[in-house]
This record gives sequence, structure tokens and C-alpha cells, in this order.
Amino acid sequence: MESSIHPVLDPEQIHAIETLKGAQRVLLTGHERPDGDCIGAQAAISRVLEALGKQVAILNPDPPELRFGVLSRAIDFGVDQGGPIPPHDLLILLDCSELSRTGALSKRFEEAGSKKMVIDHHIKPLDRWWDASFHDVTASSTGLLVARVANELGVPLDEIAARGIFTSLVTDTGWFKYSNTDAETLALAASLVGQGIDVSKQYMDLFQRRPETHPNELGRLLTSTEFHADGRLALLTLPLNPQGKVHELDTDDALDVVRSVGTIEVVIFLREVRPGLCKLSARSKTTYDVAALASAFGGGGHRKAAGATIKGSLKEASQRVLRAALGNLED
Ligand SMILES: [Mn+2]
Repeated sequence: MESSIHPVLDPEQIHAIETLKGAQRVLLTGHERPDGDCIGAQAAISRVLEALGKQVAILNPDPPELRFGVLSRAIDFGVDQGGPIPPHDLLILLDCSELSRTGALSKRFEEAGSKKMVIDHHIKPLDRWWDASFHDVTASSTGLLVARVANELGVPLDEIAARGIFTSLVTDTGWFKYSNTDAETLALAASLVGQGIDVSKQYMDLFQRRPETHPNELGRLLTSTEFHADGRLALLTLPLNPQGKVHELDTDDALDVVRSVGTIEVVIFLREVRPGLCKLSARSKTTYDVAALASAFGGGGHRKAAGATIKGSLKEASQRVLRAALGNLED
């Protein structure tokens, strides 16, 4: 990898690199329901650290989705079963900056007595609870940050690390179409293709192996679309599945369809995750700041993509978010 595609590190990032060099047993973790960026970044950093002779394990609150099968066959993505935390001297949280986002694991991580590090591109919380952090809110994905780390450590990306980082890039840029798609992202993607990543095969693996139920479920979700404020704001809701469990539908395609409506400025999506608890995810097409909206509900994210967890039924949560979102819409 040519070093010129990545920016120069800041002092905090240099400290993070030194902390990585000094660690022997590293434990990786990430947020609940890990997405392609979280899984891809974990796969990549685990290969990079192993190449330096370090022991690496992963312990996540939830397993990777089936579509990340190529990565999860090569990498052991450990899933919390409620047992003790494996021994480690450095815990690295990837793709989020709050330990609480590891759910039931967070208390045991806190009590583990290990050093803590964050590698992330979301807004930094005010409470800097970590010992080291490799943070950049302008980075398109956590996987991009892992590529910077690998470059700094002088470790070439092997096939799995390359796949992991490519998975991160395409997940968080919506296949290179969101506003976070920058020159570094495209240069990195080009170098990954140069080292053998097959773009159309990646697309097939990640997005074209869905079950037969997918089109109808997507249709039902789209049917839930409500337009407000003269079509500037849309709200979509997804209740629990018929078994009363969280509906695991990949909603990106449906949200893209709604976002494609000319008048739309902001799309709000609420997924019921268990009775009385909903996950908000909000996407902006304009200068509308969805991070501010999400933070009003204790969440966070980026100006154009943010989320939060909201107590209440789907109906109650929808009403609260809708009221707040409409209040933030400029005339
Ligand atoms: Mn991410």
C-alpha cells in the first residue's frame, strides 16, 4: 500500500499505534447487531495484528449475518454466551465509541482491568473512557481506519484483510454513493481491486444471496411509508416478525427507494427490536442534521446518518421522533 493515499496521523493516533505495538493479547469487540463495517474492520485488524505475532480473539454481542460468510469462515467471530471474558491485555472497540453499545458485555469489559482502545469514525463522546483512540469522524468507515493502522504498522493486507476492508468501505458508503465517499476511500478501494478483490463477486456475496421472502418483506416495509411536511420527510416502520423476534430484514434497499423521491430531505426508519423498544435510524439527503435528531434521543452518529434506541411501542416512538424531526426541519 502506498502511504500517500492516507493522511498523516495526529498525536492521539500515533499513541494508539504505540499502544497496539505494545499489546500481546488483544480482544476485539463491536456494537450489537454488527454491520459490514464492524465485521469487516474486525476481520482486517485481526489479520494485521496476527501478522505481528499477537494473539487476537473476537467477542461480540451478536453473530455476523450470513452474508458475511466468507469472512466468518476465515475468522472466529466469538459471540457472548454470558461467560467470563477471555484473558487479554488490550480491548479494542470498533465502529462505535460507547462501551454500552456492546450491550450485556459492557459491564464485564469494564471489570476486566485491561487497557481499552477505540477505533472509530463516529462522533467522539465527551466522556473519554479509553486509554487510546484511533478516531477520525471524517473517515468513511472504520475499515478505512484499519487500513491506515495497517499502513502505519507496515503490515501488508492479506486476502481476508483486503476483503474485510472492502466490505467496510462498501457498507458505509452505500457502494460508493454517499457523501462520505472521498478520494482516500476510492484510492483504497482501487488498491484492493489491484490486489485481487473481485468487485462484482463481492456484490454478489454481500447483496445477492437473499431469501425468497426478501422482495415481499421489502414491499411491506415500503408500504408503511408515510410522507410528512410536503414530502420532505418520510417515516417507515418495521414491527417484530410473526415469531415476536426482531425482524432481520436488510432495509437499505427500501430506504434507498424512499430517499430517491425528489422532495425528500430526511428518511426516518424505526425498527421494533423487542416489545417496548425501538431502534431509530435516520438518513439525511440535505444539510438536515440527523446526528442532532438522534442525540435528542440519547443516540448519535453523523450529520447524514445517525441512530438511537428509543423506549416505547413502535407507535409511541414514531410519534415522538416525528414530532422532534418536524420541529428541526427548516422552513
Ligand atoms: Mn461504520
